[in-house]
Amino acid sequence: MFQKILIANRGEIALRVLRAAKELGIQTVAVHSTADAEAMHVRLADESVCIGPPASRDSYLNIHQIVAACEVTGADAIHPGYGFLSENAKFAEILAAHNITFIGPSAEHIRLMGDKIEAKRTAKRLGIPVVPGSEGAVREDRAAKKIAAEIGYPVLIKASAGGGGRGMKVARSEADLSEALSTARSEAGAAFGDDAVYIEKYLEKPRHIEVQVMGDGAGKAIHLGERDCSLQRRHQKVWEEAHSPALNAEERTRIGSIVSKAIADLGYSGAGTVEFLYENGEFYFIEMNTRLQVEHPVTEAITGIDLVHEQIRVASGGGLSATQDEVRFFGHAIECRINAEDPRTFVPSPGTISHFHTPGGLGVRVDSGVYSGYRIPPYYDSLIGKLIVHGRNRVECMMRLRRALDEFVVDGINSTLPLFQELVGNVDVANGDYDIHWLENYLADHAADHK
Ligand code: MV4
Repeated sequence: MFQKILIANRGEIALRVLRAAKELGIQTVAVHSTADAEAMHVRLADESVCIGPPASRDSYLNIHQIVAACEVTGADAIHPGYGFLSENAKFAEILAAHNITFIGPSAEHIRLMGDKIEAKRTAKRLGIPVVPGSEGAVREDRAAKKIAAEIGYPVLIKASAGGGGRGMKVARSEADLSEALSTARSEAGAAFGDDAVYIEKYLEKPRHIEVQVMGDGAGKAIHLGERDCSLQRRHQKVWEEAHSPALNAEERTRIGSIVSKAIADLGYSGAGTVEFLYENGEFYFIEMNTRLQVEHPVTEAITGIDLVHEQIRVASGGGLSATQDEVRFFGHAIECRINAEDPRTFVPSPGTISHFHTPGGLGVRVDSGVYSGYRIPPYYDSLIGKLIVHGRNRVECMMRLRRALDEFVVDGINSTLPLFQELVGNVDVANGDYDIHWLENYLADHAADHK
């Protein structure tokens, strides 16, 4: 097992990783920018190193500073959290060259899944159902028209280097196709330095359902069920739940088995998330994320498995702590992302939190690095905390969520708490009856109520 882990992240996820390391008896090193000297995880870490000025590129993305902090403190492993360097294959390679363990998958698997065309090709080869579309990159208009005619309109042009919704263009008919293709290609080239694009059937009203997996890097893998992340705005998830209200046990077992077998065959190591669109009872692979995700606590709530413990165990060569048969699902969990933003316009609201009071009680978890008197710096994402609620079933979970939201106090800044007060009382949300467009439609329809 590791003696000392350096946490190459900030905010609630840095604290989350710190807690797991402490529980395993591992020493912790926090690295932070000058803007984060007062952060909770910096105070709680055994050691801390300031790695640069506020801008992420000069601090949390500064590989040389982070490696230097690791060498100075003698840490033997780095946990990257999510975002920042968590899916940077080059970073994983540099750490390997310095004999520092990257707590995550191999550089090769990170790179493979970062290329969306290669990821999809690999998924298909491993028996995962994919969205109908081109086999690989599409270059010529003529080839694009042929594929689109085969799969039928509307189609979606995606950038191979994209992901997370960046660089997509819909073509509703052949008349739109040529322009969609050239726009997508030039935008991808400008944004990512890679203009490869591919074509898929455009699914009009899917849900976003993702499967959590853990591999041991030696041919064993388990799945930990799915999360439904359909409630999102501009590709930012707002509310996530496990299980998906749309799936039955048979569908869950079927997709989970397919995915865990594929991940085992790949020899994948560590935590991963396989993302699907789900429509009319069918799953369609879109991407794989090779990191721990923001919404991992809902999976922890329904399985009782600490995913960060598991990541650390696997990275240190200790293998998985559970077999698939030992994974048991219990109840239902919902996560609300509390952002320092206007609950209607989502305009960021940095500043000092005058009062922060978190709910508690049975089935309530709050992951947050903020406290009363904490000043939210303006340089980073606006997530200030996550409220995760668990119940024996979805109805109990929703009742508990309503109660927990009532107890939650965030004063001095705007937060998205009022949006969740609305959502928990909404009939479609109560029925689990939503797709990936539901929240944006809801916000558009209710904009006038808040003028
Ligand atoms: C799609 C799609 C419809 N059809 N692919 C957006 C993020 C990226 N991960 C994939 N995305 C989509 N791919 C096909 N063939 C619709 C989306 C999409 C979306 C997906 C998941 C969650 C929210 C979304 C919001 C808009 C579009």
